[in-house]
Amino acid sequence: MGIVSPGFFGRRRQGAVELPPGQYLTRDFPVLSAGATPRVPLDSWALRLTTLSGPDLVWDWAAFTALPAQDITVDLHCVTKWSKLGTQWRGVSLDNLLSTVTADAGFVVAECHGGYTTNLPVADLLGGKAWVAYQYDGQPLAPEHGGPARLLVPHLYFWKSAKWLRALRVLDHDEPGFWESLGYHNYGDPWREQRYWGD
Ligand SMILES: Nc1nc2c(c(=O)[nH]1)N[C@H]1C(S)=C(S)[C@@H](COP(=O)(O)O)O[C@H]1N2
Ligand SMILES: [Mo]
Repeated sequence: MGIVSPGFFGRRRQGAVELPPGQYLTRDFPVLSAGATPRVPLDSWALRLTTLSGPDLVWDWAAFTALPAQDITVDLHCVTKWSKLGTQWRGVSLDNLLSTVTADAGFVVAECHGGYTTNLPVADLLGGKAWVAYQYDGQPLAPEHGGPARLLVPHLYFWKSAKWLRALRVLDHDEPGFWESLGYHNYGDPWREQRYWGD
């Protein structure tokens, strides 16, 4: 489900692909930002992981990009109803970044330059389902799409994929983020069409 079949882009028929309910296909890459695009120089960039116990882990750009990276091809589903299939990224698996954190730790709040936040269960970040991506289409991730690095959690609506990521805060309780506090669904599964609270 949601996987691009080879040759799909040569076809015009939408019926060849299964989309989550209420979504339409787009080929361009819309930019959706709740504010101005922060410009974060690589020499001051860092990713901080705050756990329930123990000291924070901090990766600067050199340390982060020295971690094992994966090439990922995934479909994106935005709550505003566009879906983009077969997008190509390079990034570090959250399994790697959260290796000291277990799923029973509960929740993570992703914090961004500019103040945006979003909340996710730890279980949704483990098991090969989430990355911190720093390349798109073989190029450094453009600032408007969240560069230097963004969260990529493609099995949830794209608002969960926090751009300009600067910290992951592990919590033992759930804490709604920016859109979740404004009425978007707390979990955001596109296949169950969880767009808003109550869906
Ligand atoms: N920091 C931050 N991350 C964010 C957002 C934002 O406004 N700020 N918008 C979210 C929303 S609603 C979507 S659909 C995607 C859009 O990513 P794109 O602009 O690369 O398409 O980023 C998500 N991550
Ligand atoms: Mo979105």
